[in-house]
Amino acid sequence: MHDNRVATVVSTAPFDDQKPGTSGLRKAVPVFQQPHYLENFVQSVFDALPDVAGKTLVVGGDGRFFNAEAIQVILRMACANGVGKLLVGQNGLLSTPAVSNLIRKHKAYGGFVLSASHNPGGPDGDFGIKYNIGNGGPAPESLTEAIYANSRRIDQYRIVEAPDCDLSILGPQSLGGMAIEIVDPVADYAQLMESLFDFDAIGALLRAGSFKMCFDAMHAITGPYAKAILEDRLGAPKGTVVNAVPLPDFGGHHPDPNLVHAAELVAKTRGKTPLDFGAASDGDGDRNMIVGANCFVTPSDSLALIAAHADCVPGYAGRLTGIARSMPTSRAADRVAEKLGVAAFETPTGWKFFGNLLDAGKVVFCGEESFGTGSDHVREKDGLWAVLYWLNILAKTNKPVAQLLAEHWAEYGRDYYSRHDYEGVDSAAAAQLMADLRAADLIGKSFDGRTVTLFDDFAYTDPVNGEHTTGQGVRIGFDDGARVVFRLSGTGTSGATLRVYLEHYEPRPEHQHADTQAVLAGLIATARAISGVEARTGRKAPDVIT
Ligand code: VG1
Ligand code: CO
Repeated sequence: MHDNRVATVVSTAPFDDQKPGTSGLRKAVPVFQQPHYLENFVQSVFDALPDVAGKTLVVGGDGRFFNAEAIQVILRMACANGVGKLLVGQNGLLSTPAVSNLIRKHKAYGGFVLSASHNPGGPDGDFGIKYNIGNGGPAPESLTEAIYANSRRIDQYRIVEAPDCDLSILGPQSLGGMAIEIVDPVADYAQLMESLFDFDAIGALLRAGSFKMCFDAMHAITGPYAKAILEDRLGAPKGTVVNAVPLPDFGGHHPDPNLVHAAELVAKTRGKTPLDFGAASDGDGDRNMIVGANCFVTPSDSLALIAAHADCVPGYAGRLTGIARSMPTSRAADRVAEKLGVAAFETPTGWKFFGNLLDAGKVVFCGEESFGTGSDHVREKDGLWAVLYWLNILAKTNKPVAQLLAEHWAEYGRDYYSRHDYEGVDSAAAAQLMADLRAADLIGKSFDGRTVTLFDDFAYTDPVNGEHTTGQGVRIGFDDGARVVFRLSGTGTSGATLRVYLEHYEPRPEHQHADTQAVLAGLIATARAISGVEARTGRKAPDVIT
């Protein structure tokens, strides 16, 4: 198989903590820097892909600290494991949606994404690695389980000895008999965006002068993509994209586009002379935040509005089959699906659960409350895609963001929504909290005037291949349509993170413009009482409220 490749077989021993989480394996950088740690995981992936020999893989990452070293290891191990060809983003860079697109466009067998997404980077920050399959999407649970099982029994890995490849030069090169092609990270992605959106209308809006916007790339991977598309191609004024140069430590910030971590951008959209539109994306470019003048679009509402406006976007007009949302995401999108007479799906958290629905054509749009929105154009959520979609809506409707939201709520009702995160809490305490919640029997009980009508631990059977997933979070539904969800994060790297998702449905237009936290106050108190979070974690308040 390996033609003239000379692989070194290195003896190793398993690590017991290489179980992929919601989105790949994420650990603190020093964990990844331990001898054999990265190699063990990469070999465990190859061992789960028995027919990878001779095939093409895509590799790239968000440029965070350790990206450059890790990618060289992956190249040498791919060679030793018989991979035919590797498509590599120039300088080792590719956004997550761009990897997904390259896999699909080049009909590659799969690919590696090097990123810990919105987690901070740098020597003391986090690193991550994720394997995507041939549809361009994250490996399904069956594959991540196989990878984990391999990591528990690994005793050797294969690698070739070779000098580092120069990843700065576009075009073909070779490594010990394996073909490598260094590709422009932006070109194919930009072309895909142009095929989906009305670039003439968006360009006219951005060049008009009266429309003021800012895109905050948060020193992460989307900087080069946003500059090329928004400024160079669509003609937005220079400087529209800020923090556009990807840095290994994201400038010391959390590359997480939300009201807390993108506060500077949010401030520019507030006050007497606000921007008309603000947007940001995360470390690896798959998340997005949308803000308008003095208003914030929750990701749950964003999904609903995107679906409701499909007919003004060229790539989507007249072909909506269904919408999928992750379980903790608000039910706003379900209301749109119902009105349009299309299917609605509720899936576990994580983009890997959307892949089969998208492949089968059952849904066109997918979304998560965690600032993730996407469509069937790739098999990942896509930050810049969502921004362009919103610009397309704004250009076609000529309405400000706040007006679009108000009209949407008036028609469908408003799902007031917030997520409260308790980060880095004691793992045992968090596990006990969840166990006690699961064991509680709350049906029929009343809290603050609301009675519990739904109480379960969310489970999901994939309607396409029947794979069954359990233990996805405790759902508590109330008789007035309110809901609280509790689950533990699967992306954190220290202790446990408890996520509490809160939502309240308000059909009356005259009550749709109140402060979210104030509207949810009663529900927040109920969630605290039911879970005992303060006593169990010693925390007086959540660390992050989005
Ligand atoms: C979080 C989000 C989830 C998202 C995942 C990966 O997972 O809640 O919706 O799919 O991050 O997004 P968790 O298990 O921590 O709640 V990304 O942009 O970090 O790849
Ligand atoms: Co991300």
